[in-house]
Amino acid sequence: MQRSTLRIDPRFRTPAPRAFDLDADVVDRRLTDPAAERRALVTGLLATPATIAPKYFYDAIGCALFCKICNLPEYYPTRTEARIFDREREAIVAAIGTGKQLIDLGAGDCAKAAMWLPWLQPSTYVAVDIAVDALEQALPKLALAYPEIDIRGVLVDFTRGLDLDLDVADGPTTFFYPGSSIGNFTPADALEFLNGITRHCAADGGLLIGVDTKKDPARLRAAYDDAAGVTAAFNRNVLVHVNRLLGTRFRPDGFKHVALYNEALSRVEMHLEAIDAQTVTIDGIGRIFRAGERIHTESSYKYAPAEFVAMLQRAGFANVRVWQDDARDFAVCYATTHSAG
Ligand code: AVI
Repeated sequence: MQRSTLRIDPRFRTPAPRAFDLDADVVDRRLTDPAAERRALVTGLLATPATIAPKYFYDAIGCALFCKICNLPEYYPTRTEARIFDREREAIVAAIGTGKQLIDLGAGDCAKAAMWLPWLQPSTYVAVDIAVDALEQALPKLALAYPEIDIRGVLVDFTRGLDLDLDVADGPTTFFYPGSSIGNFTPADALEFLNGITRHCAADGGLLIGVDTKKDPARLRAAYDDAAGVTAAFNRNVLVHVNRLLGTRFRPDGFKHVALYNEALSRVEMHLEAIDAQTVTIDGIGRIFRAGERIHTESSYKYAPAEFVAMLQRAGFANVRVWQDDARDFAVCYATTHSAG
């Protein structure tokens, strides 16, 4: 078996090259400026209200907890999207066409895209993610199963901007962004991100994207505050991760998981609320978290399908098709940059 190595984009300062036991190429384009990352994290924690960017959820334990969340009875998005994909598979394939390159944004373990490979028969499959571990596991298996597809991985923090100039070849391209991850951007950032995708879409390309819809606030709250406490553990784990990164001594069990639906902003918010006062030394500064004070850890925006279609159009997509489940809990859109659809 051929062994490939991590290729480093020379434009960026990156960690030392690391060998991968892969049959697929992985290139590291993470803009690693640890000092700037640290500063941003510290600034968020010292601000009032304090914030932690949701990307810090996803250390190894956070990724495992997120997989559990996706299978919880209360967390409907993952299975509802999967049902729409199953039910509408042929119509979606007919809309997209076959033989294009497929760019999987936030690929993780590549499981969602793997379902599409036999149908879309892409010439190239590019799995894009910030985390190396899941790609490292998934890509060799895919490369074995689909030797006819050129399979590659790109490590990039695309929440900072979508620059895939070196990874997207000329020619028809399908972007795949499932799971309503678009909801974790503010609407303004989501628009900019979608704009970035249209810039990469050549003629005859498009975006297949899943988005969670507005619904009964009680159901939304339950989806982010499950009875088994998995989402609470996921939320608190961010403090364990921060402790590791900054050398802080947050006591995660001194914080309560709070999930609420902010109707005015159409978003579920997750917070960590200090149960008792807790002083944490952050970068030499003693930050007091008063009892009841919250750290905002995530927003998950919900869209009416028509609102989301309008956003896709503002981003430069001309033709949008929408598929939903019977209860209209979730929407899958395929948007193209050309009007013929
Ligand atoms: C990754 N993202 C789409 C999830 C969401 O629903 O916003 C993250 C999540 N947070 C709590 N549960 C799931």
